[in-house]
Amino acid sequence: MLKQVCTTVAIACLFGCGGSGGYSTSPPPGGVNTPPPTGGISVTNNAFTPAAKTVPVGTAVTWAWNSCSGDVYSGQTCVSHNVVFDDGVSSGLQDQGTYSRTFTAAGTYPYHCAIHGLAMAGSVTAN
Ligand SMILES: [Cu+2]
Repeated sequence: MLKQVCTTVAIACLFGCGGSGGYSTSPPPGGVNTPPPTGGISVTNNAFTPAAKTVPVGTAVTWAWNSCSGDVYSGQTCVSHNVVFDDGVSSGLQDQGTYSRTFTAAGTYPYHCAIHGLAMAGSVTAN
């Protein structure tokens, strides 16, 4: 039994302690920020960037969460935010990933984060 545990630890270290040459090609563990796509909006602590955006009608706008801080290897802290529009449409409450909404009608769509209130707000104008 004890021998089995030691073998398991040794194997885990083979894969988890980096490869030869002093670098590791393993992907980092979870808890990573998502770069916004071109034309997208970054969700940070506690702001939307850019806060105001104008797009042609029919455009899908993507919000990308960048609310994690700390070392991805020793553990990150990710803060949850959401995108809640005044018309009732909203994303889930999430601390990673993306959310998209397609604006099919012209108008201005104000939104905010329900957790952080109007201090964390933005708007999308479709025309
Ligand atoms: Cu928030």
